[in-house]
Amino acid sequence: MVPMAEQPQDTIAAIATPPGEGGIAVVRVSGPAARDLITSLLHLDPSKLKPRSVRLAHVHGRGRVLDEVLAVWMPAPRSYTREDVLEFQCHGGHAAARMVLDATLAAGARLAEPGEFTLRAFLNGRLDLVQAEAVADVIAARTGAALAVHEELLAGRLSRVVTGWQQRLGNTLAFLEAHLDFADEDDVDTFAPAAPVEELRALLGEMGERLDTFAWGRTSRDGFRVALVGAPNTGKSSLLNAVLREDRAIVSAEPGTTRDAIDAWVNADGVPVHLTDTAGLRASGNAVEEEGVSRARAAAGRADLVVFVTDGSRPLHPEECAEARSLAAGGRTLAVVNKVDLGRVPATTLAGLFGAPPLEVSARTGAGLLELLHTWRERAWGGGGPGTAVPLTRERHQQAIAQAAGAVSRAIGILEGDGYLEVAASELHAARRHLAELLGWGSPEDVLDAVFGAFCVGK
Ligand SMILES: Nc1nc2c(ncn2[C@@H]2O[C@H](COP(=O)(O)OP(=O)(O)OP(=O)(O)O)[C@@H](O)[C@H]2O)c(=O)[nH]1
Ligand SMILES: [Mg+2]
Repeated sequence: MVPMAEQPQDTIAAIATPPGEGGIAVVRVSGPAARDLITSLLHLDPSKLKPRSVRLAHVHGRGRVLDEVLAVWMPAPRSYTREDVLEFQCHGGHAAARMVLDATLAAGARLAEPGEFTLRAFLNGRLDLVQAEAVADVIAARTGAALAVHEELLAGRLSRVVTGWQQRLGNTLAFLEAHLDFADEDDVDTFAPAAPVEELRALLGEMGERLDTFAWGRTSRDGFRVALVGAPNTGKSSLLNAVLREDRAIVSAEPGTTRDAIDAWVNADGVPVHLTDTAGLRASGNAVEEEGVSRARAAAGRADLVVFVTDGSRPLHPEECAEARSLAAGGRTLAVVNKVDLGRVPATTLAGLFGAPPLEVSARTGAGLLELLHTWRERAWGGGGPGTAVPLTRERHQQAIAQAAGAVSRAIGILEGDGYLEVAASELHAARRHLAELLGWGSPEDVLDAVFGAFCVGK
């Protein structure tokens, strides 16, 4: 990837839209040679092209017109990368954008690496690392609510919180260090640690609250994992199809229909839910089905929420009671009684085990399904969601703030325990460093590679 030390000076180009047939495709060029392309490819005078306006133009190459395009000229620094940027809105499909891209490459640009436009925006100070990550997450968002969360991060709401912490840590450090200077002149008695300790406690409290948001914030990216498990024939696959409103999994009256785990994404009141339908739990003696059951157990192990599905038209089997008992003991299980359209036998055992009556649904009539989705939302996001405190969405954020909080907490311990001020100060320096790395300032190259390497080409 591009070295951190010097600013990139070459010009990069890529198709920024996904492959396939579509109305338009966008070719994006960034770097010092972008201006020359206005002359060489569009046969226009750059000085006559109004910045950041759309201009109908023809891309020339191979002695002919390659495509009719809308060109947008965005001279530095008012562009995505803060470099000179030229974008072509070409015709979509398999050939037009490729021809235009090839023309830019022939004119001296090179193919961009994944995430390289955003990397340049970062290196040129337009975005910090949290915002750059948010660009990838905005693109990958699966629901409007998840999108709203990532847009807030992109707008810098989390970055501002972190910068505020850094400033306050800096003020406390200045206070301590001024006192250290005093101490050299053996005036040690004047030190009153109450004020900095109070401030550090306040900071620690805020960091702790923000760390709590990771529990729901991470699901805005990775999804909230829900596994449908239960005895054969209880209607797990029917439920998957019903909430998807799509005939996705095979449904049959024959027990043991589902073997492989089937994954799908569902929008549960804004929460992106990664739903897994699994093989019915039973000892069948059939090798393929047994493998399915062990996959079902693995999916249940990974899930944030296990939905234990039963058939409400018949009493529970003894094995189902045993299963329910062990799931109830493990927590993170929701009991759901399906087929309530067929009448129901009282679910007293389930109610007793889970401490609340199970949710009653019918995959056939759709009864109770909205409530089911709503329950998933509550379990995933509770009081969180867009518009509340902007959450931590990535492990990287969580790690950095946890380390900063650890250092602040140690500094408090030292100040309260009459320890060395120098040691407390060095802990606060460490805390500031962790926060700086969160924003990407001074981040090692492998961190940047991991973040930007996960982008698609053209972003
Ligand atoms: N009346 C009624 N029948 C249902 C309902 N849900 C599922 N069924 C029927 O129950 C049978 C089993 O449904 P599936 O969805 O295949 O059950 P499953 O739990 O996935 O079964 P396995 O894959 O074998 O574990 C099918 O005949 C469905 O049509 C429901 O809500 N009401
Ligand atoms: Mg099934």
